[in-house]
Amino acid sequence: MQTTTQQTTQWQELDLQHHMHPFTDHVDLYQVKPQIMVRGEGVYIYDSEGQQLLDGMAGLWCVNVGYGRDEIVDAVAQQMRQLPYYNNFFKTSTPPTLELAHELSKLTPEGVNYFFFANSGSEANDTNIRLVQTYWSLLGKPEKKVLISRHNAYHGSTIAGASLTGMVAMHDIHAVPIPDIVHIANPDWYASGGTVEPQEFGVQTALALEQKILELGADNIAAFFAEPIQGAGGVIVPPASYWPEIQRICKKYDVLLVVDEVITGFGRTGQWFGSHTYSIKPDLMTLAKGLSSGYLPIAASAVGERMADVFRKKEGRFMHGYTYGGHPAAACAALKNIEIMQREHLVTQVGSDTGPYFQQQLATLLDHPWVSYVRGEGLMACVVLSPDKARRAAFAPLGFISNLVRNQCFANGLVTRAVGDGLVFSPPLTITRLQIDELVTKLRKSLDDVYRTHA
Ligand code: PXG
Repeated sequence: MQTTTQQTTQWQELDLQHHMHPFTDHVDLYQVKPQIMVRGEGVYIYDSEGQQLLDGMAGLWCVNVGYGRDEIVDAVAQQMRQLPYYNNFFKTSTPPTLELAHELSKLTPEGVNYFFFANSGSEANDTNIRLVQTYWSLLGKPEKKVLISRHNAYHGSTIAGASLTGMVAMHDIHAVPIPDIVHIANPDWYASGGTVEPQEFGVQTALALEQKILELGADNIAAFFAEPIQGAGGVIVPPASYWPEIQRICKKYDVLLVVDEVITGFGRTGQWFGSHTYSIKPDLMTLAKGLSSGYLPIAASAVGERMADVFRKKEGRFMHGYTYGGHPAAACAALKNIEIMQREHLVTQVGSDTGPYFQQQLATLLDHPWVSYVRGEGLMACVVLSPDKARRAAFAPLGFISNLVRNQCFANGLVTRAVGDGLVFSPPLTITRLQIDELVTKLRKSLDDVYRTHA
């Protein structure tokens, strides 16, 4: 696609006049001007000025099979010619939706075989709240309604999703958080100061769940919502001791475990799901992003047997649904996406080769005076910066330097995202060792560029 600087200026003008952006300070945006992305191929995207950028974020943690997959486009086009839309509301279904549910049942952890479709992770989490509360009502325990989530969790941006989300900046309006949602500590060992050994810290943090359950009464607690690894919160990798303890607690107090796999799903951690990585047995899972690699919007609530049994056997209509839930064209995109991941053995590649290599190469940055900590799993990672590594001090204001480095990365042809004092990465699963080297080289150069002017 040939574009000109004149076109870029026109698009930026249209943006200013007509387009409101998510999670954006618009005053700031129009000082720097939006960058207009026009094309993607493999792990690279191209802007309207012809700049090539290595997409270290796979869009927004989602383009797992990379850009430019014509076979997904063809599968979608074929379905759209045959039947562009039909719904699943009133005793109808479409073949792609059913085939997708079947394929997913083969990939999700044992006992998770029943799927309710939505169009985004936020919607799927709204659905999950309804599924959880309906489940307890059907069992005659409607008082089990409190949902426990964690600080810095991200579960979406709808009113309910933002309420589950543990980022206080998103609880800025009266409607959020909705009632009966509480937040507990997360297993961020680095932020805790690191005074306690990681495995002990993992157990201690998990016990915050037990304390909250005891405080509010197990009879009132419906579910615990958590990402296997917190993504948007800064790729918070839990110590190995954390998830076994969480599962013990959920079991003991009969609290449903909802595992939000929107980022960790579909190979990101080097296994199909984060639940496999941490041996989690979910009652319910949230799937989105990598489900279709972002080619079309689709999401799902993956329902475990325990809950599915109740919904299958108890009479009563499930009063919930989205016009486009299980959209046949989006289901085709997801099916083709999964087929590609399987054919190219992408999950194994991430688990045994590129994932460990990525973590290893990022860790070489620890010799940089600002790089204080590198954490991650598979192809998701966070590089944490500090002006005083021994004290793990934060920059003032928080995120000031990481945002400059982020901007410098873009200038040097690398997409990343600043989270607090960290830079997060989640490249397409197709990234090669050579492209990982390119990513790390560009990151080091960007760190050096900013260090020279701001140290
Ligand atoms: N759960 C998790 C774990 C997520 O990461 C959602 C739910 C919501 O999905 P939708 O499709 O409604 O956006 C997400 C989304 C970021 C960023 O800046 C992360 C997400 C979305 C937008 C930005 O890291 N994650």
